[in-house]
Amino acid sequence: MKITGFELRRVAMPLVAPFRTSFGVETARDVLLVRAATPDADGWGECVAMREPLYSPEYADGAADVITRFLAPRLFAAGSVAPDRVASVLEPVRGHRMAKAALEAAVLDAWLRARGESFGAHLGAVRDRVPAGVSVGIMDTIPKLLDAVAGYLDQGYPRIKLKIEPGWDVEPVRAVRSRFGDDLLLQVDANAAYTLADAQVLARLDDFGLLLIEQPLAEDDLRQHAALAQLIRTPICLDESIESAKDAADALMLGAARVINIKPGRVGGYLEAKRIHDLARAHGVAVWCGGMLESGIGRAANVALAALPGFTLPGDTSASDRYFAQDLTEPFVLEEGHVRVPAGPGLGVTPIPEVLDDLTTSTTWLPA
Ligand code: OSB
Ligand code: MG
Repeated sequence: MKITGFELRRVAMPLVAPFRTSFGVETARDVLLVRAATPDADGWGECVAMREPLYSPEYADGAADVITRFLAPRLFAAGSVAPDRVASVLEPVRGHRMAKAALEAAVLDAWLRARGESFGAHLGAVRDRVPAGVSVGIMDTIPKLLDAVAGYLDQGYPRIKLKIEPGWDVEPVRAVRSRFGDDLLLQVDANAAYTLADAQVLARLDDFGLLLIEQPLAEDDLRQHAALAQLIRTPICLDESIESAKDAADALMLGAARVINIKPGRVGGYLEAKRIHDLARAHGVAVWCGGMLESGIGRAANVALAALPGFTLPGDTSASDRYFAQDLTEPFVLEEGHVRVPAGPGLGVTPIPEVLDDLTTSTTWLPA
């Protein structure tokens, strides 16, 4: 498929409430959007790199730079590029998976729109809606946390994930479990905030029947996760540690993870994400679709991915209004605890032009 150029858009999206994790507080999403222009259709991709390199080494300005200087020129030089060749064309550039994933998504969206096929159909979706979990940030007090969780449960979210960090772990989990009961699907996410020396604290979470504990230790330490797995009963799920299907295979072989959070941006694209799904499924390992506070563009693709058969746990694929008063696309809404998989060509959603223009802070055109 011939690409005539990429448009990079920076979009400032205020969050409905600050989102605090063990690595920082987010009050607005600084989104980098990529539009792939082709003679037949435009395609959109959302880069999930955040404003600062705190979740991972990538950050939005860096992603825009590497796309402009190194990635887009390689795709232009390759001539006509089908979506399943994007990753191999970009492979010589080390790392920068979130930047690569955004380009691949944009090219894939354009290609699918031109063919009239949906993301879900292309990836192998087997459901037309997916259960939506919600990720609840660290709060100042336990009463505020209980109010927030109660609000999400009232809306119908079937699964709650609590962000934890040293000093905000056993007590908030105990409070949520005792207030909302044993049937609540509950899990926690530490974003790499602990060390193996904290194993005794983490073992205290065993009492609360958690579905999983996500990324307790450093991203580059599969062996210590394997060691921790011998010391706690809660299943360990990896997020930051898994940047490829190879990492996923290593983690499973080592016993470092019993569950995998799949984020397409983190692993370099939707096609690598599907490979991780296929690998985990072949091993009987559960996966779920993570989130990076995406706009409707990234969310559409994530929801399509989450409709694959191996995604057996609810994902961080909440409705638009959990994040934004105004989404870039028509909003994703919660229906009986689920969000609908878009069925139209490509992502099935597009940015609403007036909203996009309102929220855009800069636009750059990269001609082929
Ligand atoms: O670790 O899963 C994470 C958001 C930003 C960066 C990392 C993470 C998260 C979330 C929110 O937990 C998931 C979402 O609802 O998009
Ligand atoms: Mg996580």
